[in-house]
Amino acid sequence: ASIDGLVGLVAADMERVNATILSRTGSEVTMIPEVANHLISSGGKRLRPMLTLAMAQLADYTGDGHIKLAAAVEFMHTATLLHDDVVDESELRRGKLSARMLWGNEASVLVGDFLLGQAFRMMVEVGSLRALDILSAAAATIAEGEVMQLAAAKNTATTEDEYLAVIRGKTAELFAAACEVGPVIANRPKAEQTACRSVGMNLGIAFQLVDDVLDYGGKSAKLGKNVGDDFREGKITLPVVLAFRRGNDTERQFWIRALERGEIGAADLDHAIGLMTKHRALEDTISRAQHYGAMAVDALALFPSSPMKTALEQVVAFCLARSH
Ligand code: 2DE
Ligand code: MG
Ligand code: MG
Ligand code: MG
Repeated sequence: ASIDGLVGLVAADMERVNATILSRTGSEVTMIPEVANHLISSGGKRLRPMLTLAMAQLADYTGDGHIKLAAAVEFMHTATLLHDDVVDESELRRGKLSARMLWGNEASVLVGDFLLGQAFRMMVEVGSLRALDILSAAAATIAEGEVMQLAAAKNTATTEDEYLAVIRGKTAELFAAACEVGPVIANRPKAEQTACRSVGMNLGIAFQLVDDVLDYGGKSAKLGKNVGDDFREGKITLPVVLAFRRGNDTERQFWIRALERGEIGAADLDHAIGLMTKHRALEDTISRAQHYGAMAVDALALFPSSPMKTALEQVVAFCLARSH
């Protein structure tokens, strides 16, 4: 499975999106393009803006609005990453030192704010109030998800449902919005808008479930971020929820010491991974991800067969295959 099919189908549009991104990161305040381009040109997959372009194509959209909306989606995503690495105190992003390690937390937050502002200007230029509503609601929902996560942090009593609410907000909502605006600007029937939103929402949930597996089961070199960040921060992700629920008293005491009290020794990450293996917590998280991936594919069923539909199905498979 790969994203190559999608990359090929949106290549011409994506060139225009990249040119837009480059011009809209410009500022006379030189630190802004420096910080923004450090992240934007660091080899991200551009998955979210590609989804906007893909859904616009699937909806037979003939205008220009999808280019600025795709650029706006990538700016929103970049803003969330700049802020996320501050909130998570992460040192690595896409295999490089994070912006906060190079320019500091203040610059990271503020350049994120600049990009968010630029994103909204582009949405206004497109002139679809409905698209503006969808993407601005997504910005608020993403922040809500992060605040929910903050409230659940270090709490080993967090349930699977609470965890799902967090990842719907912090990750899946942007995927959903990125997909929904395509048929919206093409004035397609509501059923198609809902279907595209559902593709994005379910793919986004699957994507974050896989991300949370990789934080324990991945390799730093391949991930471009440090394995074990979530554990060290006391973040309660689904692999933890499952291992905790399935654990005995001694094991639960271990999770409480490490995640709630933050008392983490050198061997503890390996011990945590051992407990997850014992209780099949990573496998079962991947099973959940596959379920959401299947729902994303099902939501595509509304559309007739096309190269784009096939390419999107491959994107779902690609996101799931990242986990092993
Ligand atoms: C990824 O989670 C979630 C990212 C959302 C971050 C949003 C913030 C609010 P992860 P990784 C901080 C800012 C909102 C805006 C600008 C609208 O697991 O593993 O931490 O890649 O991601 O660090
Ligand atoms: Mg993070
Ligand atoms: Mg985070
Ligand atoms: Mg993560």
